[in-house]
Amino acid sequence: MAVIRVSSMQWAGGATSRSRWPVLQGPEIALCGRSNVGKSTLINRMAGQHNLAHTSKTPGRTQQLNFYQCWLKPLLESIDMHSFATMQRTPDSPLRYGAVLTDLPGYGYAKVPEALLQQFRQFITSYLRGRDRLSAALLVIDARRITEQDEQMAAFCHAQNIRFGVVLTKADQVPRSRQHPSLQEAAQRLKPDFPPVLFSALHPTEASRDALLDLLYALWSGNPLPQRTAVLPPQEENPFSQR
Ligand SMILES: Nc1nc2c(ncn2[C@@H]2O[C@H](COP(=O)(O)OP(=O)(O)OP(=O)(O)O)[C@@H](O)[C@H]2O)c(=O)[nH]1
Ligand SMILES: [Mg+2]
Repeated sequence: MAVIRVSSMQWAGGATSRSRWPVLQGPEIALCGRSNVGKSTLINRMAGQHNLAHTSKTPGRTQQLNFYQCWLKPLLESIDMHSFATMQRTPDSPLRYGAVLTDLPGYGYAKVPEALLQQFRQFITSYLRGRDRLSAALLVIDARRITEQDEQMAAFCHAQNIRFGVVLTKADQVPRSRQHPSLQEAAQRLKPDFPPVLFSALHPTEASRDALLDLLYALWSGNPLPQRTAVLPPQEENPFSQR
């Protein structure tokens, strides 16, 4: 079981310039990655909705910063939710904790025009440098290939003192024998603050979903990763929809 679950998620605005960044509840995680790695699909999977974020086979689909207000429910009484903003829904219902995910445009892809990429990189770096509620970044990387651009993004986070985690997506495209080596390679090349997590948004397993939620909790809260034995479980039917 993960330490939190996302009880609801809403789109809370899109922006290309700083003046339009919304004021939201709770600490923020920026989803950074090359185009087409599955950032927007990951958002939809977390939300349990198909079309909350726009996804596409065509790289360069997300062209602005998209902010998502999440409301979290702690699943363990012992975990520290101190860093999260709280809101009481009704006198009878439990407290929900606010947190934000920001879906960024992709920072690289061969088929996206260079001028557009330059513009995206400018949005991304000014946001990462200037957003005061930013708690951490989540680097979203295609599990089949870690690129030089991913290393540059990791180096940028290290240089700016931005804590970050790594999720390797499209796990369904990676043979089982390559899964552990991919995780090791990501840890060695990118040196994230927490061990990388392998995830498939198309066929998420219960354990990979829990590992991702625990990583998000650690990135949002600034607390250590909850204790868990790392396993690569067999694939199951959509565990997100079971809750
Ligand atoms: N096989 C597989 N395909 C995936 C997975 N996640 C996303 N995709 C596919 O990858 C493509 C790109 O997904 P998006 O979520 O739009 O990618 P993005 O990173 O948001 O891309 P940009 O908005 O262009 O930066 C879509 O065709 C998705 O269906 C996954 O876990 N496995
Ligand atoms: Mg996208």
